[in-house]
Amino acid sequence: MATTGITVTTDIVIANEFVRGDANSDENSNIADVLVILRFLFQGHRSGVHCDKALDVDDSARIEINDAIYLLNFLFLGQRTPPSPYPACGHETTRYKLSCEVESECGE
Ligand SMILES: [Ca+2]
Ligand SMILES: [Ca+2]
Repeated sequence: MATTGITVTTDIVIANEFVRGDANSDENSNIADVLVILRFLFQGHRSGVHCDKALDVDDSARIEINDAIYLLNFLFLGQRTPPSPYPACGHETTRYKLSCEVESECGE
């Protein structure tokens, strides 16, 4: 009896955990995170940024001024909570291309 070989390849991506909106990975969401997002956008400043996905507060797959505004509205006006993963560490549930390659201290 002849056998046929079948190869199945899957593309598994395991991203690091993060908290959406915790742009500086200090396990708090506050005005400092808004400033990190603004410095990233307008000055290209990456100091303290361990995971780009954390800066994408509105989960739009892009880091834009909307993310800083979203976080400000949440923090000071009690508007919409950032999408998951928030407030606990977690993985991205969508396959966006923003990186989260540097191991953060999320959940440790
Ligand atoms: Ca923070
Ligand atoms: Ca965004």
